[in-house]
Amino acid sequence: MEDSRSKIISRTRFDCRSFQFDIQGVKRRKGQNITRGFSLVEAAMAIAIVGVSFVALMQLWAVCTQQNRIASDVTTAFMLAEQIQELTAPLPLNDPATGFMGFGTELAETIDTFDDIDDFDGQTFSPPIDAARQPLLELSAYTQRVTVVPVNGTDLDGNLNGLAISKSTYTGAMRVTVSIERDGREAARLSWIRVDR
Ligand SMILES: [Ca+2]
Ligand SMILES: [Ca+2]
Repeated sequence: MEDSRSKIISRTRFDCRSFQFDIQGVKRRKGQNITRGFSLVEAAMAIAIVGVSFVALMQLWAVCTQQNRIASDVTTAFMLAEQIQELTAPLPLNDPATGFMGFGTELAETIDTFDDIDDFDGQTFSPPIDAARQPLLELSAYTQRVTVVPVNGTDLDGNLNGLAISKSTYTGAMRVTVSIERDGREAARLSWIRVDR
């Protein structure tokens, strides 16, 4: 039953003199003034503010998504570098059969039979491998690049360019470096020193 003291007023009004456009649907009591609607300028400003805020939020979302992807890539890249570190940890500096004959693989050796540290010098694994030497096909976007250089036991930070000490020189210590690339760009690099036991 309709309240005798009030009634619903719904109307659309365009006032040419004030350039005011409003849509109202308000319950008005007797003798109560009609609530003023939004002006065209106010509505336009509100739309503009919402639009700017939406664009800013989309930009923030894009930046956050990119940062999350980069962080995930770096985490995965270091995990892959650690797989090589774990794989080579039990290996000696010299080949068990031939001793030190210079850097690199010995005759007929493959990834399945690499048995000393410098066998990994110059090796590239794509798809990358895990610590059990198995390919990680689901991470085929990544590549492991391994370099091994001799270092002096008294200067473990030396020979950074790999040219200061000839690879034909046995020093009793080696630096292993693993560079992890994703889609051709380096995502992480990990180096460590191995000394003769
Ligand atoms: Ca070997
Ligand atoms: Ca070797």
